[in-house]
Amino acid sequence: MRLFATQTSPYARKVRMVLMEKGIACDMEWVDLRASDHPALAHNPLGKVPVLLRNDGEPIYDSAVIVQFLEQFRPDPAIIPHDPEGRLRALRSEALSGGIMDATVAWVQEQRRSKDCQDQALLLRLRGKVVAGLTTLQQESAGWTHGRDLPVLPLQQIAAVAATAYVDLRAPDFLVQFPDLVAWLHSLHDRPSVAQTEPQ
Ligand SMILES: N[C@@H](CCC(=O)N[C@@H](CS)C(=O)NCC(=O)O)C(=O)O
Repeated sequence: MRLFATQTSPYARKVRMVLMEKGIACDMEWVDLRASDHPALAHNPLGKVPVLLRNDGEPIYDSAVIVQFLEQFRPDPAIIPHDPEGRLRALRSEALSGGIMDATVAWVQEQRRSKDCQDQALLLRLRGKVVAGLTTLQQESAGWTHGRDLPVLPLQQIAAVAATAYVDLRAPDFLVQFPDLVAWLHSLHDRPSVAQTEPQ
């Protein structure tokens, strides 16, 4: 299997962490998304990463679908609960972290435009989404068994690491009001799947 990714993509980081937590070997192909003919385009018409290329040549995207595939491919150790209610909560939490990533990515893109072209109302709206998402994520995280004490990090914690660390990388000010979430993230720092997927 081959994963097309960038070093900083939080969506790709989620998938890389799942691969590591499950012990699945996978070749990495780092992509320069600015190139007009980057290799992920051949496998995902949307040109986004991550894309997972299965051994039979079938491409899989987006990150949430890749996670589902990996859970089927290597069911043990499981990162998603088997009971329907637990599964629903895990997938909802993954979607919440995904939404935090989406809003942060959009905020970064708007922020990179020249000052006089920036849409201040949009920036505020996106910031509001990130903060609202982090508020719920911090509340959810209070009920988690700490990942430090678990042999395998569950999906909701993997997704939360990727989302929170991405906000920390691109918009650290947004995290000031979430000390518990930041402390939780830092306490997982030594876990191999966290340490080895940190943006370079
Ligand atoms: N919903 C997608 C989002 C993937 C995504 O937006 N990836 C970004 C990198 S962080 C990307 O490839 N952007 C390039 C583009 O949109 O052309 C997923 O979960 O995989």
